[in-house]
Amino acid sequence: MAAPQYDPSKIWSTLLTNRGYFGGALVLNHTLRKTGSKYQLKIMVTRDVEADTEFMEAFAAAGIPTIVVDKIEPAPRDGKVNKGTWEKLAPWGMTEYERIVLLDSDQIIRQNIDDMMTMDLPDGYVAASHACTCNPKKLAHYPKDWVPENCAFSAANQATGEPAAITEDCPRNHHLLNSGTVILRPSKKEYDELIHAMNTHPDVPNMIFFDQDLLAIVYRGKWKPLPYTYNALKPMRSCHAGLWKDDDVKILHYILAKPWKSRTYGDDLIESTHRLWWDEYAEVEREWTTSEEENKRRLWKSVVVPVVAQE
Ligand SMILES: [Mn+2]
Repeated sequence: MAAPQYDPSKIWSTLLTNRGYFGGALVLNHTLRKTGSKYQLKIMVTRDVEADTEFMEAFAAAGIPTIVVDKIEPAPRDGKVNKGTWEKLAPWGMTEYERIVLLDSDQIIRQNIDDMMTMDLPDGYVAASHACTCNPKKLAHYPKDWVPENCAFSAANQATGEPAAITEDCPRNHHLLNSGTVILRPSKKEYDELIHAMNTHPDVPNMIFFDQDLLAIVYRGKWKPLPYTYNALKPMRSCHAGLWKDDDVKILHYILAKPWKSRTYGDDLIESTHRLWWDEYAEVEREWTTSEEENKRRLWKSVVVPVVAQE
């Protein structure tokens, strides 16, 4: 079979820093292919991953190209470094691409999303969905003003799913985005701005969502809100039940508990979404475990099975 022809100027990309999310990345790639995307997923990997020969063989067996990214982390403040997913900023520097859509490997694609590659984006802007700031689990480390009244999705058009416009007098939370899905145009200037802000902005030592918090600051007033359907956070199926429509969801995002951590899950509105992930996983599993290539069957056992719950 001939390799599919992809538009090389635009890519999907996700970051992997260790083997733990590899099952997620395989399922993400599978759902992109299944929904007929004409763009390729390339996985950003850290130097640690690059040094893991067997892991790199697994990417090759999956037919997923990798992009090795150097460590990105803020300059120490008072001798301390706020460690986190800062490598998610790397795509801004990849100016060989016209457009990159950042995805998370704990997402699955439910409908073709190729429109994200051609969607209008003003110069100097990124696009993303709002952060959901309801904090339904009442996690203590989340900011105090993360309550449903201030959540941008409470202000979205509940019938059409149109996101709330970001206005001058909107609650502070409406300026926050979720970086699970980000449309960006690589730019040396914007990359330098991001890195500069990471190294100097006074809020960086206290950021708990790293790249996501930094993007909200650097692109404040310069990001386009996407409907929730492009980054449907699983808890929203409950805390925004009036907005959420299963048939409209394009990208389902498994924030918090990951589906691959357990084959059993609750039957409530939120955890029952894990079934969709396991259905997709079953297809990937069948493909690898029945492959003609002995190497692929071996890599499934040594790289995938250990990081995906077996019961
Ligand atoms: Mn995620």
